[in-house]
Amino acid sequence: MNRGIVVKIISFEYYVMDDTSRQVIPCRSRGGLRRGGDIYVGDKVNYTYTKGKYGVIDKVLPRHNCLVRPYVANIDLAVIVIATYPEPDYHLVDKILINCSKNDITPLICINKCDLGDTTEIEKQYDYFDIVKVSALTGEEIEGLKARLEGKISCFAGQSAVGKTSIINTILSTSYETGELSKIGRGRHTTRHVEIYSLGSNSYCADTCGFSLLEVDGIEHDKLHLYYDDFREYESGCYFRDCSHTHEEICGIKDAVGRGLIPRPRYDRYVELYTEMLKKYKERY
Ligand SMILES: Nc1nc2c(ncn2[C@@H]2O[C@H](COP(=O)(O)OP(=O)(O)OP(=O)(O)O)[C@@H](O)[C@H]2O)c(=O)[nH]1
Ligand SMILES: [Mg+2]
Ligand SMILES: [Zn+2]
Repeated sequence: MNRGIVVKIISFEYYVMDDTSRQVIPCRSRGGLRRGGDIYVGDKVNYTYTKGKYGVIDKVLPRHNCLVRPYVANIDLAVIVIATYPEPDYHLVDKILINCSKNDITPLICINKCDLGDTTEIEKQYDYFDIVKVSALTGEEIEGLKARLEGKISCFAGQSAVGKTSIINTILSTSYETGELSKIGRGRHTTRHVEIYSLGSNSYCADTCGFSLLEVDGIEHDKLHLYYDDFREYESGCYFRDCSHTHEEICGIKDAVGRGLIPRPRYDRYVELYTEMLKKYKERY
């Protein structure tokens, strides 16, 4: 019995990178597993293998999460890329953070294109979160980013042209110097053919999070605040247990905003999103 991770799927062929040998073994699924539907990129699997033949996936180990469109399982970390240019879409970043919280994915704010100038405005928005400032162009702090990806399955997320692919390319060539890197493919917006890159030492990354981190789905307006990790520690200051942190008099969140502990623009965007969701809710009922 061998253990590995599914790094690429092409129709009914599953490419499994072995945990120990780091070789990629083409596999088929055992009959009991429904063909095509039940195995995703990122799945950790038990498989058997005889030299010269296809491996056989016997079992998919329990997933800790699973993104859709395309399917990618077991994402530990989302690298949320922002840059000074194109102009940051903070609403999008907020939505990705909500989905990270919902799916038990650790967010990492990655400010790229630091070579272009000052990034303090971006940093101020998300000072609660782990932030890494890099430049794919100059290679600045790419090592620091790599260290944070170590041993994890990550996906890159963020608006177009912030430099997700550029960062991955830079990581791949810097890794190459240490000689432990293998390039195995690129995440694509297609369910037929999804891949993750191996970055060596049990680190993997997908070029994209697909659509599933970008839209807020299946959350009611009154639960929205539960997915703001940076608000949580101040909620004890709210008078009402189900405080919406919008119009209430005594509110720990509003108080924290007043004291500069929660960035005001981030809070204002929360209220905006809450109001939007409440409006949709009222239209429905
Ligand atoms: N100055 C500067 N430009 C960069 C840097 N990283 C990427 N770029 C440029 O930004 C542009 C977009 O980079 P991509 O890597 O294609 O961006 P992306 O996030 O993958 O975009 P999508 O695939 O459309 O989502 C390219 O012209 C890159 O050369 C950087 O660190 N500094
Ligand atoms: Mg790209
Ligand atoms: Zn409150």
